Amino acid sequence: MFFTVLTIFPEMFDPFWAHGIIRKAIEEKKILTSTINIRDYARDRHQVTDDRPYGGGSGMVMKPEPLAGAIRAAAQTVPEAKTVLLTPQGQVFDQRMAQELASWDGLVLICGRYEGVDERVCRDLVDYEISIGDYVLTGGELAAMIVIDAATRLIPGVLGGDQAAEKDSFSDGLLEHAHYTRPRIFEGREVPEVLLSGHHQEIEKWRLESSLMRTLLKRSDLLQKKTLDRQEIEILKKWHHVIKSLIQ
Ligand code: 6GU
Repeated sequence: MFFTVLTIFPEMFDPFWAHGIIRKAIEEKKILTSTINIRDYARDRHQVTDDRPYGGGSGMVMKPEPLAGAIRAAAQTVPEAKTVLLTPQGQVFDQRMAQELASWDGLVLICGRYEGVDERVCRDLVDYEISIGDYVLTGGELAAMIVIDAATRLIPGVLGGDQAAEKDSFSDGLLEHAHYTRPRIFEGREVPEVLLSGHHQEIEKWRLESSLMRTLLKRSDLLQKKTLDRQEIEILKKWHHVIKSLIQ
């Protein structure tokens, strides 16, 4: 996967490329990354990338020419890449989108700044618009990092065998189960006995219960959307039974 980021702040990405799983993915050539400074494609002497909006009003707009120049330069390196504009007006990013993007060959991520991007660039040179949630950032850079991070960890071979992405929260419509590590007793609180038992089937059952319980308590909206299997229904029925006996 080839990620090209178009931004007026390329330095923001230096620490991002340099740490953790992203760094390892680059070193192992699972992903290729490059940042293009949109300012380099501004023609005027002061390399201006924004201008006042036609029709008046507050805020500035990203000028079309530098952005178009940067997008075309990116397309020359990876012609099959899709272009994505990070904007609060885009489709809201989720795990399903991350999975989709992880299967693509190349992605050009355009980080908007100021009040917005000239509409002609959005219309003619952008394939998709992505938002990371219903709130407004000062620019698309943090959103681009989030999209790259979430997609990269789903590329085969990026995560080690012991950190498999299949068990992620959301990948099966449930939040992940609770986790514990040593010490066995921390500030008087013990690790659930079953996790020490070595009984794999019982541990898996406990983890499914933990997943279901956490999803019900923290994100019942996810349970509403999910198709439950037989085992999950049995667990919920058991709780239903317990709760009924409590209130009768
Ligand atoms: Cl992608 N960009 C900006 N500027 N704000 C956002 C966003 C993106 N997603 C949510 N808010």
